[in-house]
Amino acid sequence: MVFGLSRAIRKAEKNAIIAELKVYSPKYGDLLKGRDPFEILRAYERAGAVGISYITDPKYFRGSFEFLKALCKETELPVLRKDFIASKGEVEKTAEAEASAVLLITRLLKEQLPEFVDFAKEHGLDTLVEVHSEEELAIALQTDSTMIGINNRDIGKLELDDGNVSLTEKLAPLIPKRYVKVSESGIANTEDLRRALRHADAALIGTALMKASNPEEFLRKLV
Ligand code: IGP
Repeated sequence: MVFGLSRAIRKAEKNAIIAELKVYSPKYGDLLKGRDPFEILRAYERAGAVGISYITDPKYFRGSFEFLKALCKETELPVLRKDFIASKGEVEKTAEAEASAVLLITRLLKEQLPEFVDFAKEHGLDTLVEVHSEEELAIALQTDSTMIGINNRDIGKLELDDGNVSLTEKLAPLIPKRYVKVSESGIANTEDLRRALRHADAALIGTALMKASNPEEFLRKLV
């Protein structure tokens, strides 16, 4: 699938929500609670998610690359791989797993960012470049990334903060239309979503969906 995620967002007729299959969070601990992750995947599909996000980092988020591969085989929806990617080998592996998109964190890659974006795109991946400040956004805007993600949480605090959609309200208006804009993290209810989508093309939601007693029903209300 070439640039599947950004295209799906641009084409979406309803609220474009990237649903994160988040098994663990440093703040809330276990989010899977004994459920079958593929059941949650089906719930996200049925409810009309535009794409699926999955964190492969084993250390802080208890994810695995093996599960990413299984996920990409199981779903027709575009899959975004989230991790703290710092080598091109990991970008290549993401493409081999048949993910649609890869997260690249500006704070981590700094001046290497444009090179990583080009490399990922050459491998057929959509790129979601993540920023958390105006300074980082200035770096992101020097790239040909297909998407820019505003992380409402501070990744340096490893999710111990709740995140605030006001960061999306501040940064999204500074992003030119050629980029797909995604508001990430800390979106907990319809009001947060409404604020995020006034400025962004899509919202990425993990914790609130995983904590809902019925993820399908909750996501349906947001889409
Ligand atoms: C999801 P939340 O608050 O809905 O669970 O957030 C997602 O944005 C978050 O998991 C995230 C993330 C990251 C995780 C955004 N950027 C980078 C790990 C690495």
